[in-house]
Amino acid sequence: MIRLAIQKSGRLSDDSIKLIRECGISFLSASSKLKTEATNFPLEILFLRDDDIPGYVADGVADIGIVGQNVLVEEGLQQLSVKNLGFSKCRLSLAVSKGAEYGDITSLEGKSIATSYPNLLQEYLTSKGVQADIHTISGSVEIAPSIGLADAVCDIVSSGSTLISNGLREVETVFKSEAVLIANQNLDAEKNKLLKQLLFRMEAVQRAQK
Ligand code: PRT
Ligand code: ZN
Repeated sequence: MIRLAIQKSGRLSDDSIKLIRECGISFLSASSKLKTEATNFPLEILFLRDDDIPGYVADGVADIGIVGQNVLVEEGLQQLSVKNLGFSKCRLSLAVSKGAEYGDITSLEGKSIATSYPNLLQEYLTSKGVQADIHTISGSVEIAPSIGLADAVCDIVSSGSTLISNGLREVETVFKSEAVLIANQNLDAEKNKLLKQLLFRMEAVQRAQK
C-alpha cells in the first residue's frame, strides 16, 4: 500500500482528484473524510492542508503527495519533486501601488515588502543584489500597501484580477509554479514499484491530453 497526500480543499484539490481518477483509480471521497482507500489499487489517500504536504512526505508520514512548487520550494524541499503535473499554474509576483513610481527592481531597495513567501522572495532579491525589509504575513497580503503596512507585496497571481481590484500593479515575476508530484526519498522496493506504476499511468494520461 502506498500513501498519497493531496489538498483537502482548495485550488489543487479538484485537479488532483481528477488526475487520480484518470489513472483508473476508484475511491469514495466524502468531503468530511480525512482519509480514504482506493478500491482497485493499493493506495491510501490523505486529505491535508497544502502547506503540510511537503513536510509529511519528507518525514514519511505520507509516501507521495501533490503540491504547488511555490509551497515546496518555499519550504526548502524541492529535492522531493518527481514530476510536473501541468495544473494549478500561477506565478509569485512583486506588485506596487498603481500610482507608485517604479523603474526596475532597484526601486525596491530599502523598501518594505509584505509576503507569505519570505524565502522565495529573499532568494530573488539576493540574486538581484537588492536589500529590502521583508514582512512575513500569512494572508490578505494584497491589502498591505493600502493600510500602510508595506510599500510592495509579493504574492501568488493567476489572472491578475485580485491585484487590480486592490489598486496594485504587477512589476516582477519572482517564481513560476505548477502542481508537482513529490515522493519520500527512502521508499522501500514495494512502494517504489507502486510509484512507478502510478507514474506510468500519469504519463499515459498526459500523452492522451496532448
Ligand atoms: O487550506 P490550504 O492551506 O490547503 O489552502 P491555501 O488557501 O493555502 O491554498 P489555495 O487552495 O489557495 O492554493 C493552493 C495552490 O494553488 C497554491 O499554493 C498555488 O500553487 C496554486 N494557485 C494557483 C494559487 C492560485 N492559482 C491563486 N490564484 N494559489 C493562490 N491563488 C490566490 C492568490 O493568493 C491571490 O489571493 O488567488 C489570488 C490571485 O488570483 P488572481 O486570479 O486574481 O490573480
Ligand atoms: Zn495553504
